Amino acid sequence: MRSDWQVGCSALLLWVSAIAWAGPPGGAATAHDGPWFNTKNCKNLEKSWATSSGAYSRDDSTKITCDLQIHICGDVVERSQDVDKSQGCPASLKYKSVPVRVVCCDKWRNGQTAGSQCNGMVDADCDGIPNQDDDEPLTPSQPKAATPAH
Ligand SMILES: [Ca+2]
Repeated sequence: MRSDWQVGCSALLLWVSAIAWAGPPGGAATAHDGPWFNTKNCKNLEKSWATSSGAYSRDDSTKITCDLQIHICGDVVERSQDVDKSQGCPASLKYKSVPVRVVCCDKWRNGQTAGSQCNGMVDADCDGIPNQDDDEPLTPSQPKAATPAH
């Protein structure tokens, strides 16, 4: 079930807007994860959270702009995509698809400094897939190093 509501503005119909404080399991750091998900010896910890929305465009009534915002340590990682109205927003752009992760904000900030090998604002899980193109921006999709053979 989806609860719908209309904004008074005729140009825009906003039908999904939510805040996720809890999400699917999968919050543990993995071997090929962003360094900010390693919380060992970190004092500045925060949980990530996400919002999502979709809006009809005044210019093209057949399209919806789907927007996902992931809030990490005061920053916002944003993904958006225009889709056909009949399809609705894909699951990958809904807040429920984004796991809540515990983030070391000091390491998150360090990633944005010059010389860092991975900037979370560009690639939040450091899997080499930029956030805009990553359907799972907080879950590494590809290992950075080859897995040893058995
Ligand atoms: Ca990525």
